[in-house]
Amino acid sequence: MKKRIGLIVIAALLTIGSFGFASAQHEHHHADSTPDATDHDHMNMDATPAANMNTSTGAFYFTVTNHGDEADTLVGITSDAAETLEIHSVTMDNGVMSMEAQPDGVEIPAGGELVLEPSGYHVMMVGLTESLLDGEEFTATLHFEHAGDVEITVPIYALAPDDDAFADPVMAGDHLEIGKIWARQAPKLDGMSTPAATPLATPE
Ligand SMILES: [Cu+2]
Repeated sequence: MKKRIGLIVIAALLTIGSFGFASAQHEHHHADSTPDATDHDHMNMDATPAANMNTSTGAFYFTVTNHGDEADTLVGITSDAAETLEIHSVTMDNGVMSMEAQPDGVEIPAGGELVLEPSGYHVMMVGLTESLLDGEEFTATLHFEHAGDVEITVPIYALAPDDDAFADPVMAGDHLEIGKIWARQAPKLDGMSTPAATPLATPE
């Protein structure tokens, strides 16, 4: 993982207090407000068969704008930053948010836009291979049915960045524009009992 800034150790120290279980997970896993409980208690496990009690998870987001006159489909994502990456949708049922994997991908209509954002579509990272730390970044490859593959750089933030903080959009093929790329910071957990074991141990 490349360092985006040189003061990452200091940044990690300053943000260590936020590395609880709660910050590692999606807000939408909460069915209610229980800051001291792990979000796993509230996860819809049926919707995320790959996730389990001993697996760390993260999420990242971006938008895809289709400037072409043909629909395309985001069919998958790969990255060394996690063992499994899934496209998830979020649905609301009786006041409870749950996530659902989209194994067939998600369409971007001609002239339309696909928005991945907190509490909406997102890329679920299951089994982080290293902690996602504010100020660092990782790479991922998006696979589109027609536009093919495109590698993106995903900067990691503790909080959703302002619109003017995003890098310039990346093109996939001639018509797809990918922008507003970012990941939430999340610690790699080796087990439920070691939430703070890895955030400071980031060689490279
Ligand atoms: Cu998810």
